[in-house]
Amino acid sequence: MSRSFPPVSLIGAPTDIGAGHLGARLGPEALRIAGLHHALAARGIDVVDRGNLDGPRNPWQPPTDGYRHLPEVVEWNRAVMDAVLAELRGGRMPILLGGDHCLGLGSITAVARYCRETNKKLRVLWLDAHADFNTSDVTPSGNVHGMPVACLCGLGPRELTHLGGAAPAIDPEVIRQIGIRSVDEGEKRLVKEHGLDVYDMRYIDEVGMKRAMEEALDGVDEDTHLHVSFDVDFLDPAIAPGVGTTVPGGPSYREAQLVMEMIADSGRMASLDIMELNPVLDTRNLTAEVAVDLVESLFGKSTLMRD
Ligand code: B3U
Ligand code: MN
Ligand code: MN
Repeated sequence: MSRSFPPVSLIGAPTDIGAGHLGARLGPEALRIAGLHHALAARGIDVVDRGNLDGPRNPWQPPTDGYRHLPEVVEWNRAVMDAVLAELRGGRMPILLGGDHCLGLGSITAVARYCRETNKKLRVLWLDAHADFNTSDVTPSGNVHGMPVACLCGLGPRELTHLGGAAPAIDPEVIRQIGIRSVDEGEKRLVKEHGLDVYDMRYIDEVGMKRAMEEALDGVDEDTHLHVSFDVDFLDPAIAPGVGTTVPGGPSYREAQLVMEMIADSGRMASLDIMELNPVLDTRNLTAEVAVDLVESLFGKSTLMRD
């Protein structure tokens, strides 16, 4: 292993404020118990655990004007944005331990700001069963974890779209969505209208994961900041039962490993979210262990030395 990685900071965001099930608030602890810190340190990486962010408790209310818990979602995302930006400015790679995926908004808003400050090109790999491109008009649930990509692209309430100042935080052109297999009816229309680059399971079945990933990583070069937003429900439920919204027909363990190894080979990953892990729904912390295993591959652990 000759590849070197920047120092890493783990940031826990223990909340399920944007989710439809309670329990993702325990995700950071489950990842720690599965040995994330040690797994990275054992690869020679300088890892610091910053502990958990603070934020409002989950009031578990029905939606108001199409959103559940919007003020609390805003507060949590602000905390995440500030923490992620501070790590990036300090020359460290933030790994956000979710927490539900509404926090991808704060994380990627910070990354986009940092890319503007440092003149880097941004590429976002969104690994997920869902497109997370709902708005208050089309959401079936009001859960904001189904909306962060839309918010990043400027669709949503001002408090979220303008989290980092100007909107949109990112151009849809920088996003590649991988593993998608559950998109709501109105959401489909929005995804098409905004030209999102979606590598759905149908496409992956047809061309194979290798080619899908080659295409998703095409154009990533030394000037690119590659952000990986890993919703654990990306994985097939057979290997990852510990998430609130399992969708059958996801990537197998082998396919997921290939995704992570190809990202590692690009050498450009500079920030990471590990989201939606729900230990309450898990079997003996198995899903957290699979996630840690995959993160090791993201950091260059492969069966044989190839470099
Ligand atoms: N699209 C659905 C379900 C969903 C989205 N993201 C997750 N679930 N994790 C919704 O409620 O927006
Ligand atoms: Mn998601
Ligand atoms: Mn999902």
